[in-house]
Amino acid sequence: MNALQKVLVADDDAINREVLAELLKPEYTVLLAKDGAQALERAARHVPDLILLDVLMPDMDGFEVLRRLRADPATAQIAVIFVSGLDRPEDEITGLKLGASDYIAKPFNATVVMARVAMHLQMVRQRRMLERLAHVDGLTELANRRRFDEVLALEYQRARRKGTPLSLALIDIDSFKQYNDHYGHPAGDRALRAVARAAAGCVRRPGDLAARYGGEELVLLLPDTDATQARHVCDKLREALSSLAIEHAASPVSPVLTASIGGATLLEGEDAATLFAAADAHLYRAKQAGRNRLAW
Ligand code: GH3
Ligand code: MG
Ligand code: MG
Ligand code: MG
Repeated sequence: MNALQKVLVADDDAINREVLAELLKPEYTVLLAKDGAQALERAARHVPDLILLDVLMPDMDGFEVLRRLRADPATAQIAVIFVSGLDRPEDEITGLKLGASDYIAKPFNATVVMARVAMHLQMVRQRRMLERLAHVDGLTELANRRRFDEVLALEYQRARRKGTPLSLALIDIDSFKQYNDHYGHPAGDRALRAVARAAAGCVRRPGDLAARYGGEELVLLLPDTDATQARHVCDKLREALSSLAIEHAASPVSPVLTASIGGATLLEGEDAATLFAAADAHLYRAKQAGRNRLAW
């Protein structure tokens, strides 16, 4: 059973807030705000699934609240339905153009409000499911390559802007073809999932990303992490793999499953593709040097 979806009701009129809250409470977690500033604060703090937003409020009108929500990446995606006494078509158009999902005129019909809220929350769930399908690898549950490419582009820009280090490590399981040949493809899938979990367990900072780049290749993206720190993360991953101790009787390298890792840290004047190519070249070197090692 899913946790209840969260709905924020922002209205300067106490009676309106109460009526809407009573209506929604049996089905949703309800949060309240009595003015625009409080709406923004609650939205940022709780990130509700939907906001029912009044337009006319004394401090900041609902249109302005929505503009500010959209301007902040943390709240930009929240669905908003205006519930307003302003019932001219131009008001409704203004609200929809700002990115509201819907516009309900006061006085409202309770059943209609509930039906529209349910419909928009359903769309929110569907959008999240699509985002998940687009960004998460089905086998390992790590970020997929599409997501990795997006995040690499963003983190590259950020590193350049802030002058912070950015490290990247490519992980390729050793002799994985032999593993599949020896133990079968389903066992190969299980081993790959275990390695993916180990990789995810080694990245701890909020901006870190572990992704499946393709096949049996994973990648770690480590923002704000210099080469020394990043090598430490890779060493931890190698230790984690060795503690997993997944038997690999067919491996020419080791009796248990191992991986080779190639890493690189962004250099002055390099672009993101060059950083990736450097890590890939180092991975190749790790393989050539006998596998089961880190090359940086
Ligand atoms: P190396 O040590 O040089 O990396 O050898 P390797 O056998 O790992 O390299 P190669 O690239 O020749 O083979 C990769 C293997 O990984 C072949 C492919 O069947 C297997 N593989 C890729 N994706 C999956 C997957 O999703 N599940 C399973 N079970 N195997 C996969
Ligand atoms: Mg009002
Ligand atoms: Mg490979
Ligand atoms: Mg391999």
